[in-house]
Amino acid sequence: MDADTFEAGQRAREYFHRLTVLPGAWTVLRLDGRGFSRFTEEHFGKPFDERFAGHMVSTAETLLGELGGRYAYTESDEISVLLDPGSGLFGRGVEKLVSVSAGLASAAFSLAVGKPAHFDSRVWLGTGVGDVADYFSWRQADAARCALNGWCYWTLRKAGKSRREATRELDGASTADKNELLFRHGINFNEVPAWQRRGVGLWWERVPHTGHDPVRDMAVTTERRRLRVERELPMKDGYRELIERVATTR
Ligand SMILES: Nc1nc2c(ncn2[C@@H]2O[C@H](COP(=O)(O)OP(=O)(O)O)[C@@H](O)[C@H]2O)c(=O)[nH]1
Ligand SMILES: [Mg+2]
Repeated sequence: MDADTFEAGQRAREYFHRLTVLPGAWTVLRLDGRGFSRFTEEHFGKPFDERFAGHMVSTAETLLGELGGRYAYTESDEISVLLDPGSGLFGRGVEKLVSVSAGLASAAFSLAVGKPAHFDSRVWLGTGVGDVADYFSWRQADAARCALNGWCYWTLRKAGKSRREATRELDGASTADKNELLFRHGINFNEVPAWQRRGVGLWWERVPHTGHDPVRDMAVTTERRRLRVERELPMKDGYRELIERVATTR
């Protein structure tokens, strides 16, 4: 076998490398912290910790910038990044998209925290803006569910219950039961910070900027791109409208 044939044979064994995301599809990369239940228990306050959430937001900022995304959303230990349908990033290669995004998130988050941590990454595909709104509504509903569970679990733990007892007490409890449980412990779930219940959204905004043109010696107004980090996201239809607007605005 000559060297070229051998080379081609080895390349062919990079079996999944030619797998690409469909051109024209809306793409979301979703990253999730690996083993973060334990990691957060070791290093952060429970159920929520503003420092931890700050590191997730700064990691989301890095991803949005490096991947040229339209919108990023973070809740709990996950981050979703929306790429526009025309994105040609990494030739749309699935292996590259998931591995580079996971690498970026892991590096950015670890540097921010000062401890090694890592993320997995997966690809979601949609065919229209309605799908994109469905996707982000789905993740926002997950944020609300996880926040309610987390608050209940850690309220019971802090009241002296063991892991098993807390888990058993919540098993089969309805949303109303959980709200009531918190209420009995003096917590009104509707009053816990919005970022915990609804997640945090990040997108680019155009803002007018007045500068001075030294050649013509006059004031000029231009537009600048600024990152918006929204910790008070709307819910339901309001959130869908926001997603549809951000997804389709360049
Ligand atoms: N301390 C702390 N923990 C958080 C925060 N947000 C998410 N978590 C935890 O991160 C974990 C995420 O869940 P999941 O991805 O299913 O668990 P994993 O498989 O262990 O990564 C849960 O245990 C959450 O309680 C936060 O703001 N502060
Ligand atoms: Mg996780």
